[in-house]
Amino acid sequence: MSLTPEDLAWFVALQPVAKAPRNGVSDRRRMGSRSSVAKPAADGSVPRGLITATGGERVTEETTNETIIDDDALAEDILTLLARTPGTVRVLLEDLPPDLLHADEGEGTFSPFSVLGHLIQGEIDDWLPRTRWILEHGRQRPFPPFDRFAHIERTRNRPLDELLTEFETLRGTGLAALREVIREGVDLDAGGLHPELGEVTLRQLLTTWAVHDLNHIAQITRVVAHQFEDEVGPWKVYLPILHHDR
Ligand code: NI
Repeated sequence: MSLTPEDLAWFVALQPVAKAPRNGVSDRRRMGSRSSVAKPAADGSVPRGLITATGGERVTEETTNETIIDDDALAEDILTLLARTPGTVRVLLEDLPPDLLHADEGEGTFSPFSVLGHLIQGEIDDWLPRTRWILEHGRQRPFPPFDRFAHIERTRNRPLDELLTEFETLRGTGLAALREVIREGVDLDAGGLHPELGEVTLRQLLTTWAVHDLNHIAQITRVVAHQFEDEVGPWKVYLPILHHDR
């Protein structure tokens, strides 16, 4: 039996992630091309910034005021976060009444339905293509621009379940490809050129991919919450989700 992209998504989602105990909630990790440390291979030959998928053991280095995450652990964190997003989005959107599914925060803002379309478009045009672009062109050529509204035509009149499945499939395939790139060994400090932001690194791109997911998951919950803004009465003061400046 051959593996379908959905199988791959599950496979990726089920990969064990070794976690070292964190030293407390205030022990936030900070990453950056200058501060990250690569875990050396057995012979100590792996250069700084080169990661492989053989790791997963969390190796951190204490400095005066921050804990630094090593590249293998960062890659595992990113893969873990990216793998769970399609399931999270499915739970949040499936069976949502249409008025909530298509509610937005005003002209030009995303509804939960458009967030899903935007995430799909990102899989097609943004994250993995830009990863490959960095590996192929470095900073020689800027990324092709990403159209933040290309999903509108793509998703028009399409059923929610079909789009949820499409996102799962694309993410599963994309993650399998990303895992392969990582397995072959990749320099997270490899540079790319963003058409608006200028110089970026692969580390920043991949981390942004994961945080972008979280950003839009938060957006889905915020848009839904806002539909009830007038119903909560005085409790609004206790609900920061309703105070977002949009
Ligand atoms: Ni976005």
